[in-house]
Amino acid sequence: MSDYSQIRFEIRERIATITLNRPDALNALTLDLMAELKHAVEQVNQDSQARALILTGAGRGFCSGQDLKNRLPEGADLVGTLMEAYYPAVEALRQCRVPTLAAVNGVAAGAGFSLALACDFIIAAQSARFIQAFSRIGLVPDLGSTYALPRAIGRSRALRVMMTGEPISASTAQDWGLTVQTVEGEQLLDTARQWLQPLVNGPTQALRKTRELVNASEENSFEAQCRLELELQQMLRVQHDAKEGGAAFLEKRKPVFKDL
Ligand code: T3D
Repeated sequence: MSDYSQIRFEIRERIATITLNRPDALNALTLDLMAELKHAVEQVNQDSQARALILTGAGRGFCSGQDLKNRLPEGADLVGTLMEAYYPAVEALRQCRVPTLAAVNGVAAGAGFSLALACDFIIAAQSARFIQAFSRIGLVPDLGSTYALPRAIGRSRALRVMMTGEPISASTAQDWGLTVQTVEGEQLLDTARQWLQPLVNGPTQALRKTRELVNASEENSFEAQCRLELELQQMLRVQHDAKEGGAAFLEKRKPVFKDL
């Protein structure tokens, strides 16, 4: 599957960009789009040049969530179908080999907000609006929003925006720590690329293990977490990047990291 119809995909100067590409529906999610998204993330994982991933949307929106004109019929096995068809794409983003960043232009609503939350970082255009749209149509948040959002902005704020459906503006998102930066719309992708540069040049494997540790900390005791940190440290310290990092420090030069 390399001829995508619902996303665009490119890898340029070590940064992969996946663009959700159904602008007429504000990039609403379909079974095909989610299959293409998962496939593209897998391509990133297999491409040794790729050192960061940007997820963005074509047109005036990032993603409006489930395509409400193409839902599963009543009586369908929603759990089975979406755990097989949607969840793997989200999990692929969460486990991506390289750091991930959602560049949010315009609206990120419903499961589209959940997709942004599956990325490591979010940069917002001034036009961005983050909407937990589910309660507006009598549903509960899904695709990981109830897991990721309280952790990102705290329980009270998360419950508030989930229950009221009120939009989070770009400036509030930054105040709440949901986004790392807010920019003019036309600068969104250039800023995202610049913002990622230190990570593109960074120790990819150690960055991935850092994410793994932060994720594990949600469940671990302090002792278990300290042990896991040291287990990963033991694994990393004998590899190229850690040796190069230590040597570069002593030789007063910039390190050149290579490990995948
Ligand atoms: O049962 C299940 O399927 C369970 C799954 C649930 C997962 C979910 O994600 S539930 C949440 C689904 N999403 C929503 O409820 C959001 C629906 N959209 C909106 O509320 C608004 O469109 C926005 C607030 C996102 C943006 O508003 P606005 O005024 O900027 O744009 P618009 O005019 O409403 O939309 C522009 C076009 O996109 C329009 O098409 P048209 O009339 O020009 O032909 C609209 O129908 C289309 N569009 C927007 N969102 C969706 C959509 N088409 C299909 N699905 C959408 N989600």
